[in-house]
Amino acid sequence: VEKFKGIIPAFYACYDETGDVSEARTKALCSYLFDKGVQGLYVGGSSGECIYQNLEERKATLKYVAESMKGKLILIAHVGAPSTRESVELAKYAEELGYDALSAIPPIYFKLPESSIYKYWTSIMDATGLPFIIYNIPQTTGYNLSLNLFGKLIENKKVIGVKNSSMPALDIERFKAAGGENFIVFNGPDEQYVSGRLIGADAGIGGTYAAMPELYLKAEQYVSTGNFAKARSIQKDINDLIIALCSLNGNMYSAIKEVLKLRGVNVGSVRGPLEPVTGDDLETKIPAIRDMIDAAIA
Ligand code: NAY
Repeated sequence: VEKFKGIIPAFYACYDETGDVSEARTKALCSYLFDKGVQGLYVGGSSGECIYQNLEERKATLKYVAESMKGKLILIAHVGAPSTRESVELAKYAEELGYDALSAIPPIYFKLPESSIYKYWTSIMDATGLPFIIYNIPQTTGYNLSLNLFGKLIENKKVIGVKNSSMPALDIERFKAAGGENFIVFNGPDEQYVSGRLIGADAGIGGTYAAMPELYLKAEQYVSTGNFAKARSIQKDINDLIIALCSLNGNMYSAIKEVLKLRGVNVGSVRGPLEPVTGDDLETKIPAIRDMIDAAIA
């Protein structure tokens, strides 16, 4: 369980100029994040644009990341997909590749009863010998994990943690209290990394970590050494940056990818239905955000 603690960026979809998954760019992002000192990678989640990729593309990404980082970083494969069959196929493939753990969102599109959600997650867990991390992200899935279903899930010893992206910090506290000392709660909302850690999160997985890993690593260092004034000050810098990234035309991930190009790693852009940043936002606001990151790191 200890090995999963730390700053774990949610990995981005890495595309070439035509929008195909790029092996070279996937591996370049791996090296970039490894060099920054992060503890692991969460591959193929929301930030990986998983819902907009087909099975072959998702498998290719899982494979390139494993080839590049197996044994160097903790690797978590997000295998949530529209159908149980696809999720199970991805789970088995991730196990073959040597991933350290699996994770999945609940079923999407139809509003299913908790009995079906339980069955979906359990089918994934039964498919491999890997540990499992529940992914609770009600703002995108429409389902908010109840303490009742949570209690049933953690009876399964494969469930080692939850990545909680709901906004109430209280949820993190409740999952930690119910899960116990050896159960890992990952903070989901990057805007509340410091508060999440203080109220019970053991570690963090986030969609903006890879854009500015230095800041989250510093925030973690301040939290773990009890320097709360400094931790809070970094959280403010992070939140100014997240708000700036979300205020441009195009999608937040396209803004992050443009910032990454200026930071020295090119992972292409986003694919439809996500839209790229364009015009003045691209020409002047992206460089300004890069400068904000540099200033916050300094
Ligand atoms: C993943 O699976 O890729 C993530 O961990 C992403 C979680 C993100 N939530 C959403 C809705 O995208 O990290 C957050 C988010 O990017 C961050 O809090 C900024 O709003």
